[in-house]
Amino acid sequence: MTFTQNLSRTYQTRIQLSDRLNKIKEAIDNSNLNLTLDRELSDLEMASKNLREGVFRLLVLGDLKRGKSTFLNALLGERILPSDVNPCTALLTVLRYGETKKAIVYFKDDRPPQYLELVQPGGNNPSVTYYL
Ligand SMILES: Nc1nc2c(ncn2[C@@H]2O[C@H](COP(=O)(O)OP(=O)(O)O)[C@@H](O)[C@H]2O)c(=O)[nH]1
Ligand SMILES: [Mg+2]
Repeated sequence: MTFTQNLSRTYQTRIQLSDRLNKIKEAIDNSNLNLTLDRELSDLEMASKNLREGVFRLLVLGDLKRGKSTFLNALLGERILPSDVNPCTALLTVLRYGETKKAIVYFKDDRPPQYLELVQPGGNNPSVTYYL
């Protein structure tokens, strides 16, 4: 089986599982048994939605200069994050797929989010390095 066929099968299985979780939730919802399972019901809903959308989170954390950025760049197959012998990334950074390549900086204060273009290949985008 090819890699793409595997992906397609995984996708179909995820959708089936998501449908089944929805059915379980509906069955409990419609039972009128007053089971006080609100928390479990919302967990079921969330799990079903995440399975349908293919959402999963991979958390990478560690001390400075342990190779986190290098590891993530290798995983992505592209030098998106700056990496250096000196500490250069020290903020919580979320990487996710997007139609166009960009970086969004969110501030703690009332300033609106700032959009940065990722123009230079090689992970050396000065504006991104400045913020990270
Ligand atoms: N020898 C070696 N150096 C690495 C490895 N991974 C990262 N580095 C180097 O360690 C330094 C810090 O890496 P970086 O990814 O910026 O670390 P971060 O602070 O955890 O994000 C850089 O100079 C990298 O080139 C590795 O597997 N082996
Ligand atoms: Mg880093």
